[in-house]
Amino acid sequence: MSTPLSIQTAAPAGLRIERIEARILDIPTIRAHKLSFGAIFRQSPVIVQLWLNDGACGFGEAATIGGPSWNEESPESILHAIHQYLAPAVTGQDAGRFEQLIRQMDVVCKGNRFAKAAVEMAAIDAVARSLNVPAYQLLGGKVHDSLPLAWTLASGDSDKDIEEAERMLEIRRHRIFKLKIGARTPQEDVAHVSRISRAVNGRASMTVDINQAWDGNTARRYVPELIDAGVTLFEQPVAQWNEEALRDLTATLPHTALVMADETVCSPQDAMRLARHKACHVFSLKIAKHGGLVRTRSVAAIANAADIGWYGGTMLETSLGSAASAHVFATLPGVHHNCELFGPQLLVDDIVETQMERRDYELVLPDGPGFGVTVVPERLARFDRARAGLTPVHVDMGRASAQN
Ligand code: MUC
Ligand code: MG
Repeated sequence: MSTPLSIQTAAPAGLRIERIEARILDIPTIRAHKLSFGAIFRQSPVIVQLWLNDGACGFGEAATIGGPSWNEESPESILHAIHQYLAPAVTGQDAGRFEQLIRQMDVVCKGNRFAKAAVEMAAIDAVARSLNVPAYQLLGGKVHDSLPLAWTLASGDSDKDIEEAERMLEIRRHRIFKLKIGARTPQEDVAHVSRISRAVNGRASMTVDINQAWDGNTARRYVPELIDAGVTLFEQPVAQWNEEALRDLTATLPHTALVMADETVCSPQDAMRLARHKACHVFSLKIAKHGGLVRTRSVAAIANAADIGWYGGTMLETSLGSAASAHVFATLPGVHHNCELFGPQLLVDDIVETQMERRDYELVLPDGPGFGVTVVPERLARFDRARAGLTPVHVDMGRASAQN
């Protein structure tokens, strides 16, 4: 039986990890992005660069939203975990043994899934580039060439959201809209969603993401009104821990609407518990919260076996993390409910040479080596927090007009 000790002392072979660097970028958003817990005006992804002994170089990304407001990890904690613990644990190891890298990181660091995901992503990119194959070939091969692409309406203003939705429909970019609610009263949210739904008038499907803002009673009371308003998918209406309320809602919803777990489904064990308790209809999959691409596939396998659908979620990554997500989502069978890899379009600028193609409401999977996107070093330098000397401002708790 292998032990953590035997993993750490295993003779490195194949493609060895020579060096890892990580940095925080600060990239402004094109507008305020308002969630139930506050508004963000910039994203601060952690970018990992990883070199192999054959000279190949791969990139990884972990983005979170609003510092440690979305979950426990923040850009600063991710950077610290990588520098202090994860990079030393995997440097010198065989980069192609992804499962073993995960175990090595698990030995030195409990939790910290976002940080581990960024390192694993960079290793997969580097190995795929070294072998000159697209990353999806190392992950089981692709099932999809493109995925329907959702856009999140979250300006906080119904008129602006309607204008934005009209523009997206006109340019055939998006016809699936996710509305961020939960910051205002439920009555105000129902009015906001109803107005947008009336405006798009059957031309788009509508999801709401409540980001844990409601208790079970509020969800029971207002979800039916939102169904009447045209919402078909309800993402994380209750607190991350409140699985009972999630399960009750799932059991009582009419067949026209589905409940999607997001913050509640992180580890494969979470997925198993939710599946066993029939606590949701859909899992939102995200590389960062699952701890990497390999674990994302584990969670998706549980979804598949339990007749739970999957949705390609985002943590508003740049084109790098979004392409990595597209690669893993493209390998997943089972019932999918679209993807929302629109992070690059929410940011004022990107870190790659050419963004992924978007065509006829879909995101097209890039086919080049690695994740199929090329990171531009000068762009990393431009947004590098350490170079710009910026302070970590993450989330504005309702003072949206004071910034930007
Ligand atoms: C979340 O909770 O899903 C995804 C899209 C968006 O607008 O926010 C994120 C986070
Ligand atoms: Mg969500």
